[in-house]
Amino acid sequence: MTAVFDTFYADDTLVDHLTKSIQYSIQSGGKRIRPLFLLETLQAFGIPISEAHFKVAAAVELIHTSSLIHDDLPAMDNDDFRRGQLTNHKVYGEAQAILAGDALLLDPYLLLSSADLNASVIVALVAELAYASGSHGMVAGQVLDMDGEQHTLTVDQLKKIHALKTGRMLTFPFVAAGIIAEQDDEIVALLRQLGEAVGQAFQIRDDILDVTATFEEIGKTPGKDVVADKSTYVKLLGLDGAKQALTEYLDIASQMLTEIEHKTQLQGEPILKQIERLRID
Ligand code: GRG
Repeated sequence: MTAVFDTFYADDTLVDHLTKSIQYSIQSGGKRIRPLFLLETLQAFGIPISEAHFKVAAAVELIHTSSLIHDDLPAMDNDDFRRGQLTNHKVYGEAQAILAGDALLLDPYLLLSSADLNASVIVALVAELAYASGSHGMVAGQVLDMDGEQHTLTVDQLKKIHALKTGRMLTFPFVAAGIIAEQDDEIVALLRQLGEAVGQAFQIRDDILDVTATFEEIGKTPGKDVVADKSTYVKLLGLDGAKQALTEYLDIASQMLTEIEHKTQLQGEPILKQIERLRID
């Protein structure tokens, strides 16, 4: 996937300081879990990975990176560190960081349109990615998340925020793999449910780590949710309750995977391993 980024941003007609600020964030050691879920799900369906699939994987990672750059801005979470290094705006300035985020939000569609896949598959992937990231997904979740900072939320309200803010972008890899693997609607719907459970688990895990992990472990300032008195599973249910909720969502994800295995040729062991790695005792 790194090769896709390097080729895409290698064009010497591009604006040098824009691509530098973009490269700074995309090559900063993110876990790449969204691309990983996509590529592993494709392989689990028996599909050999090609450059086109790396482009789809890169597309979701670029939008994810865009959201992190914008999330760290002073007008949002106002963070100085991300992935163990200074945030984009701390290095390149606020205006440049906004523009790097803007580019990373749009470049994926240029990448996707150049992927060697059937046109109908590309159209479906474009629709899914826009659905996951825009006013039907992550951006809406971020707005609700910010609104919620002034109030104590219910668990149901939190679930909705997690589903939009974090869940949609983690659902994309599974749904996209189903689309590329030409699975029928029933299986794509099951893949969507699998992604939704992973998304809920992922955000609960992130919130648990905010109170239990060190800067070195999470690459960003811990304890920010507590300082902001933000509604999280940890605040609403306590640490043990949050861990219990994490376990429940990971169990649901694992059951969904088994159901998909029973209904298709999918061999889900590597995906299950990734899911299991999200557990916290
Ligand atoms: C510009 C598309 C766009 C959106 C703007 C700021 C914003 C709206 C949304 C923020 C969404 C956000 C930060 C959600 C949190 C999701 C989350 C848990 C991120 C951490 O993901 P990891 O752990 O990060 O995969 P790494 O660093 O490993 O890539």
